[in-house]
Amino acid sequence: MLNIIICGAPGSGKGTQSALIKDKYNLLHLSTGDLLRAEIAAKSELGRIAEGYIANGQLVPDEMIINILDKAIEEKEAAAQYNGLILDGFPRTVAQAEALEGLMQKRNKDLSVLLDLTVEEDELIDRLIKRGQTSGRSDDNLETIKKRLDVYHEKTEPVNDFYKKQNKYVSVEGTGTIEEIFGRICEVLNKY
Ligand code: B4P
Repeated sequence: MLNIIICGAPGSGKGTQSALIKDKYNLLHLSTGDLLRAEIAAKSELGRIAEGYIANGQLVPDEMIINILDKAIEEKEAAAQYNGLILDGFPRTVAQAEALEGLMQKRNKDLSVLLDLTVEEDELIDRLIKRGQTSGRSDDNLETIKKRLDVYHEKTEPVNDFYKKQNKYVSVEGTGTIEEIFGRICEVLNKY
């Protein structure tokens, strides 16, 4: 089984690369951002709560996102056969990383590797502003993007140290064409 985490700053291309990885390696792709946006679109109670955090550039509370992910793994794994999991945008805090250990253990799964897409801050801002012109996302505007980057440095970067200690951290240069970056990722994943 290949169970991977793809992480990086907002706009680093997690969603873009996950779409390619899941097809090539037949992985169940779970993006916590997509799961939250689906709750918002469905106008559920969870979605109503998440909407305020997202529009403000903040992370939704750990307990809420852990429950959403646990439920999604349960439902989607039962629906088809996969060679593993790709977690896109989760864990975003050390508390989420700790909770993930429990979620994996109860399913007898092991994490293979965390891929960290690294991109310069100016390029991240350019990409997200550009996406904002068509995405309609409440968080793709300059003010919110800056808050998201601050939250990333404060709360998400420490997650990298958590996996470095387990020798499961690999950084991947996230600039260049989408195909070039995908090639770098495959070079890493083909070793697992
Ligand atoms: P996410 O949906 O995870 O969004 P993201 O970080 O903005 O995007 P990503 O890195 O996937 O970028 P993409 O491929 O789209 O999170 C949104 C919000 O949800 C968070 O801020 C938070 O509030 C909440 N949330 C999610 N998970 C959570 C968690 N675990 N805990 C708490 N809260 C959580 O790429 C961006 C743009 O760049 C696209 O337009 C793409 O086309 C472009 N691009 C991609 N690769 C490129 C390349 N190589 N060159 C040029 N452009 C490129």
